[in-house]
Amino acid sequence: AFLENVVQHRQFLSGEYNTSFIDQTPELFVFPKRKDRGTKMLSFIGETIVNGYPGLEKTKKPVFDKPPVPKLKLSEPIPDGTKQILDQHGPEGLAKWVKEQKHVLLTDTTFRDAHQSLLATRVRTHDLKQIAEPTARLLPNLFSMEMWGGATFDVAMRFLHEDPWERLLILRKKAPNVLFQMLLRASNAVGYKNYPDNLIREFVDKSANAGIDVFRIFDSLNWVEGMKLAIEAVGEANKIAEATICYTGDILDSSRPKYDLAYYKKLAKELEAAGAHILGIKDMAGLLKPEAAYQLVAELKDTVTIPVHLHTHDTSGNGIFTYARAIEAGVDIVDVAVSSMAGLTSQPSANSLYYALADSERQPNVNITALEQLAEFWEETRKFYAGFESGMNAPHTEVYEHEMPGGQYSNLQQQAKAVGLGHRWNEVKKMYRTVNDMFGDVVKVTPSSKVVGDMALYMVQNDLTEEEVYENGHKLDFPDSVVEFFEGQLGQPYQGFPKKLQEIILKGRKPITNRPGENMEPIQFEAIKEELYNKLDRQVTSHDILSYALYPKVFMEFERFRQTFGDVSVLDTPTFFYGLRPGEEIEVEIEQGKTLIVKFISLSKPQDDGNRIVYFELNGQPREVLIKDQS
Ligand code: 3PY
Ligand code: ZN
Repeated sequence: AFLENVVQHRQFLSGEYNTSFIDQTPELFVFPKRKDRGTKMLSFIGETIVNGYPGLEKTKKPVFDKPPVPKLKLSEPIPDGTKQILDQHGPEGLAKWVKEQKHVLLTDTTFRDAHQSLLATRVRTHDLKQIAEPTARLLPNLFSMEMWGGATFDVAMRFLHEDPWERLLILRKKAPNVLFQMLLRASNAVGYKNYPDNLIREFVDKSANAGIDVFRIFDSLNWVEGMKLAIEAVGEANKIAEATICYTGDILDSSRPKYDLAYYKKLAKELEAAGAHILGIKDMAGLLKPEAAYQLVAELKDTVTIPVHLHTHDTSGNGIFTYARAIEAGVDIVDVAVSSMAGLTSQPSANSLYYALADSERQPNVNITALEQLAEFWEETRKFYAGFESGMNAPHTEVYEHEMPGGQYSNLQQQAKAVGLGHRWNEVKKMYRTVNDMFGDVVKVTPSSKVVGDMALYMVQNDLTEEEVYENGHKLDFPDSVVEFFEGQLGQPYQGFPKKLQEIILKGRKPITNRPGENMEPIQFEAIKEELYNKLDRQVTSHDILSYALYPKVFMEFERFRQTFGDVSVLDTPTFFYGLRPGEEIEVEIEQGKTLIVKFISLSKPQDDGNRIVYFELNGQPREVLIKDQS
């Protein structure tokens, strides 16, 4: 549907980029004739009415309650928070302040990881915008709001047809008091592969300017070499570099000694030496068990002088217990989500943690009534996204077996469905672990987790066993991401690649052992600007240039979409996903003070050419659009 575009295709998860791209793919640069904004909007709504939203089962539009936005005195100033401390005292001053706090500090992940992990990253700016200022007013004591980066960047353009930079700018205005935090995949930025050094520097610089304060930087193989450049760039921007260890395995399992306490302590030391202001522990799959959390945090607090910030996922159901033990051991900050967006593959619930620590001197300093109000908003809002729920509705201790990151679970499941493996999801999960072991027990987090996921899907789809890969691998065409991984394009795994499998997969190609960024030509930002200006026929911003440099195809598809359908981020979420019911009327504020009134009247039967006529009223005037029925 929509543009019948190719972005759903697997290989598009990693965009090719270079400046000759525009010449090689002219079809992406053919733009539709300009239409007025009303017509564009009707075309989009008409498409959704006729063909549904890609990836969602086409159903009658459900009836939703309006999510209750807490009533607040908007005339009062927004209370100061950690953002003001950073602005006045710089990153070192802020880190010092963190260490002085007796109570545990909280990062609220509701705007990023929570929905990345529960709803396939689909939460739209339209909804985030409603609740950003209430959150800032009600929770001014948060350490930070994680609200950008990770998968939100590409999903915004690819599936939500909205600009991630606009999201950041809009939310920053609404929440000026709490630190904004993003997840940065080191030299993979917000993508799935390595980018040239100058692109990483430019991306950090522009993200900092647009409003990001805390950069949680990790490398998907815990390869410190791959993180240094990003840490340095954040330091130069005078923002907070939270250099992060990804936790995998089990430090207390002596039968699996690869990732032991000594391994993590050494990493922590190296990250502190590389310029980290805060040490992050990213337990992306929720594998850190309570006693291990206690020992890990206690040891790391003794190893480094910077604050320690712990992130986990509640997949196993043990998240609060893990936090309680980490807090006992002196962790400074933990990641939580508002309760109705918490638990399962998301972060543990802020509301629950508040009560779990009742009468402890480390109980977080948050307003529980406020948290409950925010939970009511999210409980209703979440219903808009029901079609993206993973179907997991109870704790899964099997995560200790498959070790799949919370943020990957619902996405890989969507990917499996897309290639017709929805009914074999259990096999995919088991294969995921098999692939991990074949790869030599690797850290699994984006993008290394995607490589493991791609290989698992590939093996299940082709009914391949581990033995068959070793026996017949030389005849097999492995997924691109797997080949690139074994070439060293994502960096070097701890203790190296398994040699035999590497030879099978590379088929004579020579792997690299240096930093991939060193081998890449720098991005020519001026040349991109020039080309985009010529092709798009509009002013090109530095944000456009970065989006293009990171995701050329996704960005151009997004641009084409925007020229065809206009800015669809102004639509309410039920209309965005389900269109309108016959007789339903909505008001759409297309810019401040300018509103369109759209009423859907009726739909014709398909004509001989497969088109249907969708009858609307736009601001009271009859209008019709022609939509091809794809069914
Ligand atoms: C991401 O990189 O998007 C993640 O959330 C990894 O856990
Ligand atoms: Zn996470």
